Amino acid sequence: MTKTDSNNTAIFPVFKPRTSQVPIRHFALRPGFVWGASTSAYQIEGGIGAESGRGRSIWEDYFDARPHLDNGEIACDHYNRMVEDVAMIKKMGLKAYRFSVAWPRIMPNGKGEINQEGLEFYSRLVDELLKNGIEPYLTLYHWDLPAALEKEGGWASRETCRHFAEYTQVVVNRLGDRVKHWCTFNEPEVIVAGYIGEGLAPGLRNPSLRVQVGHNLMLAHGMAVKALRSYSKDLQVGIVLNLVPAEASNRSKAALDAARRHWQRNYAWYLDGLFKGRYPRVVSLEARRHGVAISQEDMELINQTLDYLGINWYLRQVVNSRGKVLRVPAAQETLMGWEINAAALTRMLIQMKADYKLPPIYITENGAALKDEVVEQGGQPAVHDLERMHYIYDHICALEKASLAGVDIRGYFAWSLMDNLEWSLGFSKTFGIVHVDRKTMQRTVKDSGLWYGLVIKVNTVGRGHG
Ligand code: IFM
Repeated sequence: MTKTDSNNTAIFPVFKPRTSQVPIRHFALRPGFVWGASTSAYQIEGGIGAESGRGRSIWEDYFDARPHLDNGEIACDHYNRMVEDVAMIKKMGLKAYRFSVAWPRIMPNGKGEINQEGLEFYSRLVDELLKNGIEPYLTLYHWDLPAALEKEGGWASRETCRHFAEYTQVVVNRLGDRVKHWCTFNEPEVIVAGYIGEGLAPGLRNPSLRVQVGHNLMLAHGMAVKALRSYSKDLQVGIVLNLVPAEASNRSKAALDAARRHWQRNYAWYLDGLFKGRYPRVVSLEARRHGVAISQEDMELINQTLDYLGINWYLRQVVNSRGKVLRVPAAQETLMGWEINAAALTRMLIQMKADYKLPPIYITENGAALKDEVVEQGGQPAVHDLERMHYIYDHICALEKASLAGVDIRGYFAWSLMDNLEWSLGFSKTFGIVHVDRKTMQRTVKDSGLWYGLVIKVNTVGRGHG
């Protein structure tokens, strides 16, 4: 099944903003600040059947082995509803849309043969966005490795880096005339997690692969940056990291050291490689222990100039003196069990400004999985997700504070445009600012989406109230 029957037009319930609850105001952010929302291919597209010409990804293998889980066969049926979805994005008032290209849709085997229908799909998406005045932000890899390449070693093999560079070349040759903003990888740390623990494709559990896989991702990033630059020097090229700062549970030296080690091992790893051209000692030692060869040329490839850094922000972690991640008592949490703490975002950004010479920053994902209730309003569905509105508002305030402290932040993308497949956790973890009815695929813009549209309006005309 590739298409469900329903009215494809999104529902925009009547929304009466109560600014006493969540303000709609002008934020002191940079002129030209970009306001958008994000998605990723496997989480929304569907259209994975043979008729689309798309090859298998590691996620089909992952879900075939776990038939009790939700999977991406239909997802949000975006593959068949792309035009209506873009019309919805436009009507919501978003100015930018971040999406990913599915590598197996472009190259079914990950290399060689090209599926023109796949390229056409993204070309039409880009045209549709531009026609509607929405800036495309394209991610080349959001976790859907072609299954054929996993059989040859996946990200544990350097060969995959070369194939990724070829794939990048194919995509940029087709879309580089219209897409300005390019991102190589979404969240390398999470891609690595798929090789060392359960919960993500390819579903390996081999901790000794940790540094090899992460290093290969960095190399593939470097090769892709070269491919993009060789197409045009005018493209804006970056990478997206998920960053989870580790804060010490107390001010003791042991706790502070443990928190620093946790951050270096998991996150500063990528930041140091990209922006300092070396890995933290804790990572270099791990590489040596597992016989991972890292040359000076590798580090030069990784340490190329970037036009921006994308940061996906969801949570911080609190670490005790033994390096154990603690649950914060009485903390407000999302359905993911992630602590809600916008102030920690401001702290992290200010600290990063002190630690690195960074390019401009975009918050490329931020949002909350919360329990939504669909109610009837005037004969139509509506979702009054006040808590999500608060969440987004608080995080934009956190960015405003960091921006006023001198951090160069250029944009904010809500995660996610619409409720979608939260990977192995299925469809129950709803992050969207648009609700998707799982039976009919009907889209209904939640109050948070309607509110966000008003915030964008106020901030793009430059006059505020609230
Ligand atoms: O859904 C994911 C997305 O694919 C990557 N960033 C985090 C989101 C929420 O878990």
